[in-house]
Amino acid sequence: METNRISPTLTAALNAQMTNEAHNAQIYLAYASWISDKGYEGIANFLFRHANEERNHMMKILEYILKRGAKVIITEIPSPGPDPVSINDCFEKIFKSEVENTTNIYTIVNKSLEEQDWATWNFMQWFVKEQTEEETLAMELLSKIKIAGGENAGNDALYALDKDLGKTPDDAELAQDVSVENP
Ligand code: OFO
Repeated sequence: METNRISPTLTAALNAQMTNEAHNAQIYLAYASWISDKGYEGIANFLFRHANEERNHMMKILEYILKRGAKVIITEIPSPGPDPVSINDCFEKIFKSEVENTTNIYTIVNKSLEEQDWATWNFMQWFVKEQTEEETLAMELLSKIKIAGGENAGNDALYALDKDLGKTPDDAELAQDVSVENP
């Protein structure tokens, strides 16, 4: 008896998204290693933690595919690409890859809407919220490096940024969570 509850199109899209999440984990790992080598352990720690988050996202999707009776296909993970040339470049690349990932998530949400696969649509809402958070976090990184001087940031400013990011929480506060009492 057929127990698969996800269409072939959505199964392929979810499997591809699993690889996207693994790819993003490799990007964070590569950038964290690159920056650790330069001595910025606070930023490296932040990025290493984030690599784990991306792998957790991959696992969430893997688990979902299995639980819905569809087939998981593990493929090779694309290379994270060249190292950044500066901290400014590193944060810009992170923002870009998060926005690309949001586009991928939205594509799956659209497909699940078209197919009226409400289980997948509902499952994907967690990722929609997560991407909003991650884009906010990446925008905050860009604001911080801008204040530090962008491409021309001096050692003192980068030292302070490194200390700051070492303590930065993994999640950003979202507009939808703000209240009058807690602006
Ligand atoms: Fe998986 O959240 Fe970023 O990309």
